[in-house]
Amino acid sequence: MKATPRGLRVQIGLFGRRNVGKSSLLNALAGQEVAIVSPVAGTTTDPVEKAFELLPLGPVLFIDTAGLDDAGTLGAERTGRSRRVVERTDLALLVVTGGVWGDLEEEVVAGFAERGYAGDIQVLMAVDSDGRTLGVRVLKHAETPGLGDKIEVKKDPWIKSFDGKSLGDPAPAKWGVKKDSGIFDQFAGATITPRAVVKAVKGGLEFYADHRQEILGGQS
Ligand SMILES: Nc1nc2c(ncn2[C@@H]2O[C@H](COP(=O)(O)OP(=O)(O)OP(=O)(O)O)[C@@H](O)[C@H]2O)c(=O)[nH]1
Ligand SMILES: [Mg+2]
Repeated sequence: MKATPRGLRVQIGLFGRRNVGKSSLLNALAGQEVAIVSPVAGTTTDPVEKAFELLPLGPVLFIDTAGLDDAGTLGAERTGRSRRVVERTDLALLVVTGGVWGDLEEEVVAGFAERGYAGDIQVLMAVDSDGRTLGVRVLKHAETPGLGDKIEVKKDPWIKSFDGKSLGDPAPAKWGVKKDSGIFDQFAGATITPRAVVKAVKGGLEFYADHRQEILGGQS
């Protein structure tokens, strides 16, 4: 696995405010002390990279970053570097704590959305420690304006229907659009897009459930 070329690894960036546990999450997923963890806000200053195999995904390259709320002159340089990592990763893990979802978090989402992304990544989601969805945003889609683009929060509040949902709520069989006997609305003439989003969100919750122990470690 060490021989996997960097370019073939899925690059996953860890973003969030200072002290939210980004480095702890990297260490937990890697199963080793890759990044320094401390209660002092601003511990990670430069991006820290770690290549390993994360099943079932395969070879990945994680990039831990400095908190996006770092202040002062050096702080601006650090957050600038974190933002540049946003530009080159395939996937973002946005770590939030205490349900805090503000401008900084929206900025990470917008950073991804503005890239003219060529890959498969379509949604970004935040999950609380109990496996409940805090928020979902669509980053990229190619649906017809006026139909499928209702998955964008600025066009329609539909995407907020995932807020507070978990794998048990609704029951697994109900994790679908209404046409498929699920609970989520679909849009007339554009079922494929909401269906894909429901599937992606459910997949994200399953990822969290599968890795919950590594993610939370001994802490909660
Ligand atoms: N209670 C609790 N504490 C945590 C958790 N994850 C991390 N911590 C603690 O939070 C503090 C910050 O953790 P880090 O992993 O260094 O956070 P970070 O986001 O990398 O911080 P910066 O590098 O400063 O931006 C440490 O004291 C950790 O032990 C968690 O899930 N629960
Ligand atoms: Mg850190």
